Amino acid sequence: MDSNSGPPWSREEFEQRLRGLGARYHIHHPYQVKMNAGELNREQIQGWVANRFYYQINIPQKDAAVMANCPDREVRRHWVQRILDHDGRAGEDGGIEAWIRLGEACGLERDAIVSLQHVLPGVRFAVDAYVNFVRRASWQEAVCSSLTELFAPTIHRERLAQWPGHYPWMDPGGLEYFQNRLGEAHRDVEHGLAITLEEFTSAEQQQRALEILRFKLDVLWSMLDAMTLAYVLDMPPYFTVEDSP
Ligand code: AHQ
Repeated sequence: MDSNSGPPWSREEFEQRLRGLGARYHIHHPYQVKMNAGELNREQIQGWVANRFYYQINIPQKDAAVMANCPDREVRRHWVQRILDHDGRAGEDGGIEAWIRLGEACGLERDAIVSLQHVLPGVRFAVDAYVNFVRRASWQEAVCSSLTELFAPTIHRERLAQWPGHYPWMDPGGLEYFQNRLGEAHRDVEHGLAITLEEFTSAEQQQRALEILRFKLDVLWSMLDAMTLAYVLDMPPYFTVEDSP
């Protein structure tokens, strides 16, 4: 546990402590490790895409909640780009549409994705916990919670590099989302990290920032836990009870 009861860390030390939490990033979750090793089957990939869709469609509302709590125009005019990246600018489909195309590239019907029929309770609870945290948090704490994307470029690069070879049945056009995200995540993290280093200055605030990032890492990890139960261990919700009405 990072203890910091003394004077605040320097910006450099604070950034290193934040980056040190990357050891907990969901790239290390067995589900993600199997995925990038080519060890998941079509249904397990489809389950992941259909469940992560719930996370993706909540990101713009999460980012709108950050902005709703933020009085700083300069921060908002940058932050708004995140909403447009996902919802799409005029004449562009945007990330949510690209995610649906990822699902179709994996053999899912559009309606099976957008209906949210496959979203597991555990995934829904984790995503809702993230959005509700952001709605109630200060805009600074909400910004800090987005910093799991410090670790995201690697996971996107791995998918782009590994999936075509591991999953030849997948239409490679579906990977467009990850290609777009590489540049977007880099820009977003630069902005989010600068704000966090600037706003969390006391030892207590720096401790709080690490706690917030651990919470968000838990959100991502828990989503994959729910998917592991359902799609790897074949223990979906209520698998032990008769189909209740
Ligand atoms: O596609 C992802 C995305 O748009 C975002 C927004 C950001 C946030 O504001 O919390 N986090 C995030 C992430 C995306 N993709 C995840 C993945 O593994 O594909 C990683 C996730 C993140 O690292 O928080």
